[in-house]
Amino acid sequence: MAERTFSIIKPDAVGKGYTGAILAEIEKAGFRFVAIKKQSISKEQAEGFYYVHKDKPFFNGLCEFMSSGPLFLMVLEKDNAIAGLRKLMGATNPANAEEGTIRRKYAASIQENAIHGSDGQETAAFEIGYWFAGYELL
Ligand code: 3AN
Repeated sequence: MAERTFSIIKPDAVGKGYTGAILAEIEKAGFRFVAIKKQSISKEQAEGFYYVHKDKPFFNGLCEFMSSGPLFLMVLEKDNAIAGLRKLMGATNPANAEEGTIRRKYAASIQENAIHGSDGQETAAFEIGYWFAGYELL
């Protein structure tokens, strides 16, 4: 059944000029772009988005990084989109990411790891609602 997931092309990948290549990989993998927008986010917005990680040692650095430059926010759709995007992304740490994955190809480190993808249905619903209004989802 068609499922929606939320994704971000992170500031490191946007800054290095990898946006087009990453979008092409996503489209080639069969995802439909339900919504996409380029935006610079504030540190406070990043903190709200990553609130589940608020007690982690990397929280502050992560929120500073995510607000350091423009990024692309996206809603993607296909059958099993959540698991499918996670597989396409590869492991959080690009050093452990499988050959051919987006993080293996485009990520520099565990923090600056090029792309975000929701890790479950509840998370996807929260994340889509955090960044997009219903009328933006087409
Ligand atoms: P994923 O993005 O693979 O779901 P999470 O949800 O564990 O990974 O972490 C969210 C984000 O926090 C990651 N994408 C990464 O940017 C950052 N992060 C996770 N673990 C670390 C770490 N040990 N050091 C620095 N940043 C981290």
